[in-house]
Amino acid sequence: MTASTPERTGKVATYCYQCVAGPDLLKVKVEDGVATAIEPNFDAQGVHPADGRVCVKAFGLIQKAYNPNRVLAPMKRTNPKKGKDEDPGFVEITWDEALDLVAEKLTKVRAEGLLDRAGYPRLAASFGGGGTPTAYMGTFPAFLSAWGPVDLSFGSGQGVKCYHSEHLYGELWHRAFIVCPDTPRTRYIVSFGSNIEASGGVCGVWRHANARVEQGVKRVQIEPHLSVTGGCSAEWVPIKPKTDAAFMHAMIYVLIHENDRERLDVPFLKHMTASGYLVGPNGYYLRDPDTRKPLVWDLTQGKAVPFDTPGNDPALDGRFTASGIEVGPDEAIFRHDGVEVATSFQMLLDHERTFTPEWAETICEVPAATIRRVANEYLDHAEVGATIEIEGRTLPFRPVAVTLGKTVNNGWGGYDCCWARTLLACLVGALDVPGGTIGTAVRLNRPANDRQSSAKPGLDGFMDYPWNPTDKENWISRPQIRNANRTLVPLVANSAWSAALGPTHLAWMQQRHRFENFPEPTQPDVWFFYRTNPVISFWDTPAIADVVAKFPFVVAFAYTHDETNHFADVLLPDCTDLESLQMIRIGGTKYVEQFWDHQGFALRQPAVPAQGEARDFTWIATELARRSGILEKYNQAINRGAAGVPLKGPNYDFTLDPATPHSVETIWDASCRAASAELTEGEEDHGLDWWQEHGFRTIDYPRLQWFLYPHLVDNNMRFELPYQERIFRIGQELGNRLHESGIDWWDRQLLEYQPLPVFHDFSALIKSAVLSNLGGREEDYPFWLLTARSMQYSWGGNVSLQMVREISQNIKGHRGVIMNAGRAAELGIEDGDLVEVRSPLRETRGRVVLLQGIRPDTLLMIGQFDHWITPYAKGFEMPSMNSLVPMLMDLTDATGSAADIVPVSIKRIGGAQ
Ligand SMILES: Nc1nc2c(c(=O)[nH]1)N[C@H]1C(S)=C(S)[C@@H](COP(=O)(O)OP(=O)(O)OC[C@H]3O[C@@H](n4cnc5c(=O)[nH]c(N)nc54)[C@H](O)[C@@H]3O)O[C@H]1N2
Ligand SMILES: Nc1nc2c(c(=O)[nH]1)N[C@H]1C(S)=C(S)[C@@H](COP(=O)(O)OP(=O)(O)OC[C@H]3O[C@@H](n4cnc5c(=O)[nH]c(N)nc54)[C@H](O)[C@@H]3O)O[C@H]1N2
Ligand code: SF4
Ligand SMILES: [Mo]
Repeated sequence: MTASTPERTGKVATYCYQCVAGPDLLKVKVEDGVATAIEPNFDAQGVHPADGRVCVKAFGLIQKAYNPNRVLAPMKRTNPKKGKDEDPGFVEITWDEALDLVAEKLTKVRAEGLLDRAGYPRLAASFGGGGTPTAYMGTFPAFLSAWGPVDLSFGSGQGVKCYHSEHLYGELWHRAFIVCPDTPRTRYIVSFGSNIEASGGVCGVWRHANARVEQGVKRVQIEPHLSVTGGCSAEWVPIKPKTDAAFMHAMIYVLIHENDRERLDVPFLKHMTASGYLVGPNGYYLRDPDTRKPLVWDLTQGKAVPFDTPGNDPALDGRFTASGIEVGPDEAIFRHDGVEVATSFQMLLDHERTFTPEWAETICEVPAATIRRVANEYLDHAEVGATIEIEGRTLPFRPVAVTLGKTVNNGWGGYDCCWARTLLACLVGALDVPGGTIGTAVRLNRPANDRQSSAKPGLDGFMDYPWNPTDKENWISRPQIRNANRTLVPLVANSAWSAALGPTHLAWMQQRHRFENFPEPTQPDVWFFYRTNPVISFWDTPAIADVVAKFPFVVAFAYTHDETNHFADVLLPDCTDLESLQMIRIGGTKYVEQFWDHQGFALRQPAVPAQGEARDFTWIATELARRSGILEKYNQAINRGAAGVPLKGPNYDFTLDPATPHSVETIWDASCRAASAELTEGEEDHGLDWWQEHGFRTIDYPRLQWFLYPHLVDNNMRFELPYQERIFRIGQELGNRLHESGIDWWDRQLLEYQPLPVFHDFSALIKSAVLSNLGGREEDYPFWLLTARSMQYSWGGNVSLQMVREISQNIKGHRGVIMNAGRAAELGIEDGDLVEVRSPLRETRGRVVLLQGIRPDTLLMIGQFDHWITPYAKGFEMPSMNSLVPMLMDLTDATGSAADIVPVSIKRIGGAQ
């Protein structure tokens, strides 16, 4: 019996990482080689944040393995014509034929050069939902690393539709790719559309349930429709879509203009933020001419001094007369001799002066009294001045947090909301301290497995940040990949994640029309994709289908037939979750609610034999590397740790001979040994057998590491808030570069580079952008169409499972278009009626689900359905918003994202079934 062909009876420990809220640990019950049940892994009690439990989706894994509709042999297309209505004519071929077919293309690409005439990689690849495919694709990352430049430009919505602004600004301000309340300690959560009870996975549900029981946390859910999260919150506030920034500005107003300054965390503002930094007349910090250090107004000496002058007491409010220089864009220097300057905090006070709750009410349609009360409750719960001891260190204790859902923090308004959220934490000293709003992981900064050490001292007392260059000499004028991420978005940095976090819709858009004064939008010669279905998940899905249909050579790792692999040339069936081997890191702090007191590794292993001809991804990657002539580099990449575990450390070496191909078991056995050694400083070298029996192994992870605050204190760093001097300067420089190149189609995005976000009615802005681009009158589209998560579904990844469907049918909203019952009555629409929902782009149809818990001006379609190929799901008749949402430059924000929202109309076209 080898690891990849088990015929066992018993329980097999493995992990689930079907959604970003994982990974979680589980056991598979196996009888005579057949998986019969999924169970929690209670060996992880006290180790895993939900004590070894899994969510409902994990229970679908059995049906996933035995899904009768799987693609179970390699296939090639026989119909050269590609189109939605063209039968691809897939025929089964052998693995040898399939791999040779792909390798032949790859070899040709290598011979012609890795980059094409436009400078873009000839090989492109796309992976789906939030990076989770990495936990299933074995050593394929080592293949990509060995290959050289690969274009990860073409997205499926992960990134641009996701927690996008939060990923970028969060990493800038507090190394927070995503944020989370310190759930086990917090007492008050203001959630703007963070649907944590559906999207937070098993750890989210478990930790929030405990927080309600154990510390009586009050959660206020602010969102246009009553999600399951709203349903189990203390309060639901039905806000008008995309007006959250107004609500948050008003909260800031209440805190800074309606409450005594002493109720805020003044020492935190003075010493842990840039509130005291003086701002000159051009909007840049006033600096010491010699050291270029920003100046503060020292109240003890009554003069301007560099911010880090020992013992200084910076003024928070006020205007002063001082001298120094401002450093503007492209090294422009403004010299001042006795000029009026204001503290950054004073700039904030002035900026927020008009944002009263009464003003916000006119924008977001929430009563001023509610906004004021929520702001004051937030302040009341903040316990400014309180401390708590964590592992022997006394830290501030601020049990209040603000969280944002995906539609709030991407597209227009994303900057404002992320800024306001982070600032609301700063005002009461609740940023990255116990009880407060804390960051989880880093993806753009390095090293990726340690937030603390990724926060290195940079200029001006802030953390350093890996901006993409905007100076004349170094600006990347020719995009390196088709979504032009590093050219257009300085904030997207340059890590392995930066391509997927670029403006991925620009890659698709450019395939349809060329952007002025930009490189020729060539097609990739070869496109690989895995665990993603952009023809369902992205915006304007029929347009995506058209683009994919024209790609010259498409290789799909295929589970079932689906809407994207319908256009593929070759289908490669990979072993799924319960059939293959892989080791990943677990623990530490990670995605939404994964906060562990442990860290280590977990093994995924075959609980059942591979079905049909499906092959372990690691085997496929090795074969592709071998056949395309990059085996040696591939093995070296594995040795370096590209597949998850570096095989060599200070006191151990399990590296593989780079010259020969290795079996799947050999590769993961070496990974197991290296993981054991890494965790024990070389003491242990347990191999695959040990890990197959135990499933995971961890060591302690210090809880102090959950919080960035102590690390900043120890290293004399502070948070870069409230004033965004760097963003302002970088925006000016980027504008200079683009205009020098004759590019003016990014001008709207440039306007967002403001030191303090300039308020717009984003709801109105989005509507006018759609109407002005596509035509139509405002009064014809009186509804907002939104989307939301479902706990049962991981995107469209498990739509083909009957069990998942069955459970979801017991949850409101999974039958069609959610609409307000009162509004429906006015329009003569009844529950179950067939309706047409139309945006200026297109129309779709579905059945109406009437609820009280949604605003009268809002419609909502859960998840991403609308399948027309995926077996089983194609029979759901569930509409999706994706065919109705255009990809538009005018909807794209400065970070390159846009939001899942579109103005629509609704019309009854038939009665209930
Ligand atoms: N309407 C709407 N659209 C959305 C969103 C929304 O909320 N509403 N959310 C957006 C966001 S935030 C994201 S991150 C994206 C995510 O969207 P995607 O990245 O496209 O992810 P999935 O929908 O999970 O991709 C599913 C595909 O993976 C295949 N698959 C599943 N398991 C396996 C396997 O084991 N092997 C192989 N080879 N394939 C497998 C499935 O068959 C399916 O075709 O969606 C975006 N789109
Ligand atoms: N079970 C499960 N969990 C998942 C995923 C999954 O597919 N399934 N996907 C993961 C991924 S990739 C992501 S990006 C996250 C997304 O996680 P969330 O952002 O928490 O999830 P959604 O349900 O998509 O968020 C939609 C909520 O925002 C509200 N909303 C929409 N527009 C607005 C608005 O303008 N203002 C306000 N205040 N609220 C608004 C909707 O009413 C809805 O309740 O979930 C992750 N977790
Ligand atoms: S939350 Fe559920 S689907 Fe997501 S990784 Fe955990 S068990 Fe799997
Ligand atoms: Mo996402």
